Amino acid sequence: MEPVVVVLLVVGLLLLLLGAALLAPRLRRRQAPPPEAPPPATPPQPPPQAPPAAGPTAEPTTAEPPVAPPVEQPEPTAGRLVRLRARLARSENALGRGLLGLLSRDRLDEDAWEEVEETLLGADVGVAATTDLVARLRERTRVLGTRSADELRAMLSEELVAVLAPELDRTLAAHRVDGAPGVLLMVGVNGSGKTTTCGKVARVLVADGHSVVLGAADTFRAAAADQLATWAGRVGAEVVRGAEGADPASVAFDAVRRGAEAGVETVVIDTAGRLQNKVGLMDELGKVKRVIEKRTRVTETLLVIDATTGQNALTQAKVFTEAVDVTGVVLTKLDGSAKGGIVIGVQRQLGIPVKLVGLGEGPDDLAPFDPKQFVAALLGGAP
Ligand SMILES: Nc1nc2c(ncn2[C@@H]2O[C@H](COP(=O)(O)OP(=O)(O)OP(=O)(O)O)[C@@H](O)[C@H]2O)c(=O)[nH]1
Ligand SMILES: [Mg+2]
Repeated sequence: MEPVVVVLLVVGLLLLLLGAALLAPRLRRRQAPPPEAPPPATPPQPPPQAPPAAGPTAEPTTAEPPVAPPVEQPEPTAGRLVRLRARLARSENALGRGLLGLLSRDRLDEDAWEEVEETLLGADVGVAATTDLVARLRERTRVLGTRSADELRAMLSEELVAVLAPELDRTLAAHRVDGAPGVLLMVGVNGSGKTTTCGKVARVLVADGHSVVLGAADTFRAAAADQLATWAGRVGAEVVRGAEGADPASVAFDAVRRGAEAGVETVVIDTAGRLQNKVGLMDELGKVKRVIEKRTRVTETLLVIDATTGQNALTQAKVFTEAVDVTGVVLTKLDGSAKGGIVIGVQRQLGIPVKLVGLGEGPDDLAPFDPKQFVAALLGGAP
C-alpha cells in the first residue's frame, strides 16, 4: 500500500476516535440525568387527600396555618422547674422554711409537733398526708437524736419527696400511637387555666419539634376560641373551631379528624369550664370524650386545678374524675401561692399524678413536675 494512503487511513481513524470521545459524554448526559437531581415531579405529588395513617417520619406540612404571624421559638422544656423555682418563693417561706425552723428546735415537744401539723395543713397538704408525714418525721427525729441543719434538711427532703410518690409515671401521653395523633383533653372548672395550659402545652410540643392541632371545644363563649387561636398563632399551629354555641363534641371530633389528616403529633382539645349547671357540664365532657373516641383514643385527659383555690378545688376535682377518666393533673398558679403543699394533697386525694405545674402567666411558664426539684425549691437547697 502507498505510504500516503496509509497515512490518510491513520489520520482518518484518529479523527473518528477523537469525534467519538467528544460526543460520548454528551450522549451519556442526555440519556441519564445527573444523579444528584432528585426527580422533581414526586415531592409535590401528594394528592388532595393526605395519606392516612402516615408514619411519624412522613410529617406533612399541611398543618401549617394559612395565616402565619411571626412564629415564636418557645424555650426548651428541660430544666424549666429549676429556672422557675424562684416563683415558688412564697411556698418556700410558708412551708419549707416553716418546717425547717420548727424541726431545728432543741426540744420537739407536743406543741412543736402540733405546729408542724398546722404548717402542713395550712399549706394544703391535706389531712391524710399530714398525718403520715408527721408520724414519719417524729420517728426519724427520735432516732436521729441531736440534729444538724444539714441532717434535718436531708431528712425533710427525703420525706417530702417520698410523700410525692416519685415512682408515678409523669410522662405526657401526647404522642402518636398506632398511626394516629396523641389526643390531649383539657378539663377543669372555669378560670382554672385550661386555655392557657393548652397554649403552653402546644408550645412545649412545638419546642420539642412536633406539630400540633388545637381544638376549641369551648364553644360556650366566642372569646374562648379567639384566646386559643392567639396561642396557636404564636407557634404556627392550626386551630379548629366552631361557631359560638356549636356542639363541643363535634368541634372536638373535627379537630381530631383534621389532626389525623394532617398527620400531626398531637391534637390538644380545650373545653368549657362553665355551663348552666354541673350535671350539664359533666354530661357534655363525657360526650366530648365519647365522640372523639369514635375515631381515636384520648391518650391523656388532664385536669387543670388552680392551686390557689385549695380544698374547694379538690372537691370540684373529684366530680371531674367521676365524669372522665383523668390521667394527669396540671396545677396552675403555684407562683405566688403559699400553698405549694396542694401538690401533695391533690395527688394523695385523687390518686392521680401531678404532671405539669403552672408558674406564671408567661407563655413558657409551665414546667414538667419533678418531685425532687420541687422539694429542693421548697427547702431552698440544691436539687
Ligand atoms: N399566675 C398565673 N396565672 C395563670 C396561670 N395559668 C393561668 N393563669 C391565668 O389564669 C387566668 C384564667 O386562665 P384561662 O386559661 O383563661 O382559664 P380557663 O380554665 O380556660 O377559663 P374558662 O375558659 O373561663 O373556663 C388567666 O388570666 C391566665 O393568665 C399560672 O400558672 N400562673
Ligand atoms: Mg378557657
